Amino acid sequence: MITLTRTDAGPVVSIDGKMALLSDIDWDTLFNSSNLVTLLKELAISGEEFSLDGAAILAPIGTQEVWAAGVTYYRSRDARMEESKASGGQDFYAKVYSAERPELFMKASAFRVVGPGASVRIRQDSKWNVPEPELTLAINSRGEIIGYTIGNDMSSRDIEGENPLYLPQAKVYDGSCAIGPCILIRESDLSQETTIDLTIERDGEKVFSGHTDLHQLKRTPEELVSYLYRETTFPTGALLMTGTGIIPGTDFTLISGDLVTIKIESIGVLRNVVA
Ligand code: DO4
Ligand code: MG
Repeated sequence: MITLTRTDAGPVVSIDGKMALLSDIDWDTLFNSSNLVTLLKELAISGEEFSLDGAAILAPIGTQEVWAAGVTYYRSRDARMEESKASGGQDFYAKVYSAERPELFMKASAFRVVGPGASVRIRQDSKWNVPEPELTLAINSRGEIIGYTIGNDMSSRDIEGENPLYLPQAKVYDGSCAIGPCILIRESDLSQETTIDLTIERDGEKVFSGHTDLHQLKRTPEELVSYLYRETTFPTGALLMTGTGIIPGTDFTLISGDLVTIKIESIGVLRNVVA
């Protein structure tokens, strides 16, 4: 297993538990290197041995844009139809779930992304907010999936439900996007059995937990990437959230202080507190 972690000291490669600091190469260059697996194996040998103890772990992003896919799980289709019933928007969600073209939207510029342990936020003009735990693809400038990470697509359900055209305001604001803790470098495709778990704790008590797996994801990562890169260039690559299959019930909203923990098997854990 090869992972790449971005720290305040520089990129850190881990191969089967052995870690090396890659102080001579910047994140975007690594992200877009050809033969990345071979390069990382060589760098792991020549790099300075490193321990993550005491290092600050940053979001695994350089100058890439973060995009997101929506309504890629049946659970998401259902939840959107429910939240947009009053506005008559439900048909859009039913249609996009089965349409050939997926829903894709720009989620965050790199400066708006927070990393593991940092605070995510809920909008002050919204009363109904949830985290969305999503497998996130790391894609180089050539449209190749180089690895996988965890994303939290924080969302304001009341704003989105009021009118589908309010989607950018429901999705894009300061502290609305968390990514991390590392990139699991792709050596083979992720198994369909890969599990995604979300836990929300309030004052030390679990107030929500949910589970899904990649069998439930309706579209393949390659299909989503091929639409994202159609007619659009990403000079330093991109990150693409693949949609959520876990959505708390209509009676649940996040509040300040909640601890959001997302676990994706073989990648790790992304934990953030709501500011
Ligand atoms: O169309 C609304 C957004 C859907 C979304 O973010 C998701 O399904 O994850
Ligand atoms: Mg989402």
